[in-house]
Amino acid sequence: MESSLVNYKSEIGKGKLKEMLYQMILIRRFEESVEKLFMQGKIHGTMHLCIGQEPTAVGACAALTNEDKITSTHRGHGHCIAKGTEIPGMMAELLGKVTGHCKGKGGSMHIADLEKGNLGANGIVAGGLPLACGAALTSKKKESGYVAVSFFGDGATNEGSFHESLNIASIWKLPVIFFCENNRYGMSGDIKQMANVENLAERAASYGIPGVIIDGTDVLVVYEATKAAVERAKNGEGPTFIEAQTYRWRGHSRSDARKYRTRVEEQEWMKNKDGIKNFKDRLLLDGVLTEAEVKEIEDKVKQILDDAVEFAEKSPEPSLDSLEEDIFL
Ligand SMILES: Cc1ncc(C[n+]2csc(CCOP(=O)(O)OP(=O)(O)O)c2C)c(N)n1
Ligand SMILES: [Mg+2]
Repeated sequence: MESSLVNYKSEIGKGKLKEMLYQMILIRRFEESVEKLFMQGKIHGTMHLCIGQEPTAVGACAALTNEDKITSTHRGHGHCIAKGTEIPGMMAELLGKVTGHCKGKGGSMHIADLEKGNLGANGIVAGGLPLACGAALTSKKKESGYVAVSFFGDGATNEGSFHESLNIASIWKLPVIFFCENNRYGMSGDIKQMANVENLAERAASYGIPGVIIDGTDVLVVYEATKAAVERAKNGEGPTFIEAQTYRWRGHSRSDARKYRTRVEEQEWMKNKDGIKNFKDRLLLDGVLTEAEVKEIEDKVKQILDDAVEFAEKSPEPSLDSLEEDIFL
């Protein structure tokens, strides 16, 4: 689906378009770096990569202000970066170092950045939706004027808290956006085996919430849909459900042999629906950016990541006597 933003150059402006491409490339290269560090045994636990899904995070967050809130998921690196979290602190957090965003004790699935309006990644599937409703209720009661966007996956739409959140957000007309990154699979289950509706957005109708289905690999389409939902929420018209159709290129987590889908299917998505390549080609074709400017972006991203890895590797681990600090006992 081509973006309906025909005059996107003048409507969005070169600076913001360049920033969108920069952020998507930063997310992909960040994840390639952490994947490598994981394979080298420098990152412990597991990790969920969002490579292939960069346009949802970037397009949605481009429609938000710093004051607007997001809640994220177990696959949250892209959301963090798109909402403005600094890379060195993220890298250090993944390596379990004291200079990390959660002092090295949270890791990939617990990064939060309240100054940037990121209320946190979440290891509990659908755990972010009630939090976003809470933030939206606060905004409404205090007349703060911000919206809350909850990112979640297709699998999360089968959780009770998803349904409870949509219901309460609808009856209270909360300024919240339910942003479903439908990448077609849960951990290993095909969505077709898990939900008996053609499109997940249909579920919103039963709560009186408008549902829109979009191409989640086109950053401009994502931006446009989120912007419309933000306007609706800020005008007091209540929540919107966005189903962004996308694909995770990697397995669910590091230990996934991907037996539930074919390599042919993966190749097709990677070849035809690479949101970064397609956006870059479009910007070049339409004369928004030059090849030299794209190279500048790639070079800048490389430098940021090289510096971040060095910073994280040189940082100390949390000391043993801080073991019981900053945690619930
Ligand atoms: C409440 C809960 N149930 C189960 C899990 C285990 N789990 C982690 S991720 C995941 C799949 C989630 O799928 P989806 O919501 O589509 O997100 P995706 O991984 O595709 O981004 C499951 C079942 C969990 N973390 N929390
Ligand atoms: Mg999924």
